[in-house]
Amino acid sequence: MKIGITCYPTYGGSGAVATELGLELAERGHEVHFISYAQPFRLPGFREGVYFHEVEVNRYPLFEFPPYSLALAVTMHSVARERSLDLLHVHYAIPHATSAWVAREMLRDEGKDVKIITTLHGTDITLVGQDPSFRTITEFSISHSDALTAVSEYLKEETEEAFDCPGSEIEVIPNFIDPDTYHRDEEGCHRESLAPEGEKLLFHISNFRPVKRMADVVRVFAGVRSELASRLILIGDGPEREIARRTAEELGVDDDVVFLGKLESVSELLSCADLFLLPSEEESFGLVALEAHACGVPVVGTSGSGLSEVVEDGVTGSLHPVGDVRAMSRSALEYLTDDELWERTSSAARNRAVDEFSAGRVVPMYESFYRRVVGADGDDARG
Ligand code: GMT
Repeated sequence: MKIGITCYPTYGGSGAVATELGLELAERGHEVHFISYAQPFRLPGFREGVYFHEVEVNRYPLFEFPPYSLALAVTMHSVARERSLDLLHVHYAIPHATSAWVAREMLRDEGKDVKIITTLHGTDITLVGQDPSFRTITEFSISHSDALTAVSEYLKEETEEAFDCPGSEIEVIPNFIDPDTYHRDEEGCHRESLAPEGEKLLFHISNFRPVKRMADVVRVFAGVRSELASRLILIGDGPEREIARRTAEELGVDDDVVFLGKLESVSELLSCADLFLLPSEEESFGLVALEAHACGVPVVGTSGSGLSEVVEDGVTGSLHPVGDVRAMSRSALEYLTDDELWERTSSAARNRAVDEFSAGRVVPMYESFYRRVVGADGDDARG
């Protein structure tokens, strides 16, 4: 098939999933066209069957807010027409599903068609999409997609509750990892420099937005640090960096909190992690927890959202109510002081990641979904 993929190209789970999916699809013989304002961060130089189309946004002085959504629709329309795309698969509804709808309307005017699949990732539904400034256009755009997928049952339910999309059946297709890229390899993981005194290493990786509760990340760590020599490794960056830094200072653990900033690849470093902390307000899925699991890292995080579909509570990690910092510190200490428990949890985490969420299992779900949306003969005729 010929597939257009649109995602946010910057650091973030939805862009990572969209890019890995495109690369996997190309490996399986599909032609993949990424359409975005910049090259997705996980897209390498050249791959056979993979093309990148940059959306150019005119910075005319009249535009205080350059209309990216329109420029994206124009590029989607021209790529779909020139490359005879079978479908546009957009990741994160806002504004991608809307731009895709505009592009499809333009094509229909010319007697052509392209199918739109929208994958819902998280705050496009749970937060941003419900803001009064976006709510009606989100509902319109998702209900006018030809098909919808959500990355978890939790997100599917949230969507059905928050939006009125009659006739739009949402298919749950979970996020995935490549088990060969994400695996435990302690040789190359720089443990000596991260833990020079043999400390235990707790990791957190995110875009430091309020939903990640950065202060709780540091508080959970401080609870551990008061009883065990340990360090907190923070990867990523965002609006709550300062809150994390200040909390660490206030709790007197700042010497043991290491800010590594944004990194393109985290697979090697994750092999050093003894534990991963994800105390988010909510996660529609928690891709980073899955990446940690694939590297044999137990996760301590929050219950009540999609993270429960990734972390098997009591088996591959431990989940607690949002804000229950004490309980999370206690669980963390249990894993870090009981070698037998850690070993058992680590191998259960790896097994769960490989058995349930490997690319080899999940990517074919997308392929068969595509075939259903495009129609079986669409696949044979143009594939
Ligand atoms: O939804 C967002 O705010 C951003 C998005 C992203 O691009 O990272 O995160 C969501 O999508 C990821 C990939 O499907 C999920 O793993 C994250 O759980 C989800 N974030 C939230 O639900 C807060």
